[in-house]
Amino acid sequence: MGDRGWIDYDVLVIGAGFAGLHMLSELKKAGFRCRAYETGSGVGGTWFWNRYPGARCDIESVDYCFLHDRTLHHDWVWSERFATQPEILRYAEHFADRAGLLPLITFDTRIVAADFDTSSSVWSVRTEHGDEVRSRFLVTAVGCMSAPQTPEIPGLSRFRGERFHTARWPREPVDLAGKRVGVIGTGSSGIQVIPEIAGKAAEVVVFQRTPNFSVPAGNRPLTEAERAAEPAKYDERVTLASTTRFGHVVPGTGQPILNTGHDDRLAVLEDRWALGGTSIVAAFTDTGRDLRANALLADFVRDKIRATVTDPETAERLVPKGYPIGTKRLCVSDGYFAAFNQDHVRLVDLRTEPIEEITADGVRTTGDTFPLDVLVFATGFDAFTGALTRMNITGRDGVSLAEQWEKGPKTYLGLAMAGFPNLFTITGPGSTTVLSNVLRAIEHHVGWIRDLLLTLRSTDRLVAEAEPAAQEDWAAQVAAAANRTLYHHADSYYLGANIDGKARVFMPYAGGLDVYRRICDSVASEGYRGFTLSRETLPGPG
Ligand code: NA7
Repeated sequence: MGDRGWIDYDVLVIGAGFAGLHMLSELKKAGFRCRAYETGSGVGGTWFWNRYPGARCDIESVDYCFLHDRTLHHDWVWSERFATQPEILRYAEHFADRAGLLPLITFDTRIVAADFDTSSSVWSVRTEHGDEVRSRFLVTAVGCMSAPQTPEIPGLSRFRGERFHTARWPREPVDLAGKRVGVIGTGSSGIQVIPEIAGKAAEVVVFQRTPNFSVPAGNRPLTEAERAAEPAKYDERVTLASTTRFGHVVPGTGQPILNTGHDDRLAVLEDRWALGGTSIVAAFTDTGRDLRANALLADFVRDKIRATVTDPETAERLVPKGYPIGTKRLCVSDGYFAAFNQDHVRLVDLRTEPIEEITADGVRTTGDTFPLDVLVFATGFDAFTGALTRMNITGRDGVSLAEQWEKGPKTYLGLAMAGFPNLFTITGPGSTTVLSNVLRAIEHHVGWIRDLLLTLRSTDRLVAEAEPAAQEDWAAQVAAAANRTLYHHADSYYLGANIDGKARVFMPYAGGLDVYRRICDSVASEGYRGFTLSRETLPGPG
């Protein structure tokens, strides 16, 4: 690969979560000189950091695992329908160990800057420890929910109690017994952690800004029969990975809810509710694109909340209103709404009673003061772009990625950016990311990037750069795909709405993984249409 002694690596990977591990494994197999840098002290990414009690995947474990390796799939046996964080972390560790990746990873090392040198077409990458490494290619595998955000609430630093963000939960056990715990945030993390905290703490105060739709997980151990049947399902799962919208099958009735009579509709929805998991949103064909259809589903879930929560006022404050179901990530939890039936769990509606300040001893809202020993921030992430823009990436002509994305991210296929040659992103904005099974997306992106690198190597070329026109066209396709859905009806992290000052642009590609894969395949088969592939280094500016 233009083998020059002064380049440390052909490919440098940032991150050792599932994306980074799989990328590294494929690069190793293909004989590239490669290394990954990882901020954490172990592999696993999201599943390394999000250790809060109750952390679990909201995709079924038999779907939330790799498929590119039949033996791996056959050897690993999941214990529960929805795997816990520790089990998924063990799976990531098993994957890394089995592929012999640990010697290729530098842990406890954050990348703080990456500059593209136009004259040599090499990335110069700096670590937090001051080391500098040079690599021909750079692949970011930094995750799309990995830059935690803690809101700047006045007085935060004065709080004398313990304070945790769910995505930075300590490795050692946190003793909550007998304590007064406040939780800010009721997204997926908050909804999972709150019942767990309620099971231990003396008092729990939940500070809710936006009520969320949540459905029961229906979690349970997988039966012996289910475990034994899994290897035989491998080939079908591989097919579904490329032929379905999510990368795995979410069975539905195939019928529009608007054409389904009241009793039949209720029977289907009751059935899905009892089954658990998010398949309720796929039960009918029109709830994701028609507001009237969506309202029927949303009202069903609202009634379930009212039926679960015994105090009618609390129930009403927990009922999501004003946005369609499924336009913010649908939460999955056993026991979230029921937790509010316990006397020691209290709900504070920040819409009517905003936080004024955090004091040394707790939280003061416009209506009350809440003495607290522990404050938990389940306040989410600067999703999709935060981990990338915080890294000081500077491309061609000295332009930083953060500047380039000030008005919202633009990418080519979510995989590359014009002005940033030889830089590839896994689950970047503009790819399907979490709008599909993210492991299926990762497997796709990794395979696609690997194939491009192999093509460059076999044709003696050193540089690949997305063309601005191709990027513009893709940005238009990403926007058009979102406009065919109801997503723009909610203030969500998909749109950057959870971060003050962030450009309001729909970031993931909502057209489905199957469609996305076909587009990426056609780009590759047409000689990487929309990319400039160069044999030599790029001309310098001027
Ligand atoms: P989310 O889903 O972004 O949830 C964050 C929650 O924190 C949400 O309820 C927010 O309310 C709330 N929030 C954020 N900032 C504030 C402030 N300043 N004050 C009060 N409340 C606030 O993050 P999660 O970690 O739960 O889940 C992320 C993904 O991980 C999830 O989708 C799964 O894919 C796994 P808001 O709704 O913005 O009003």
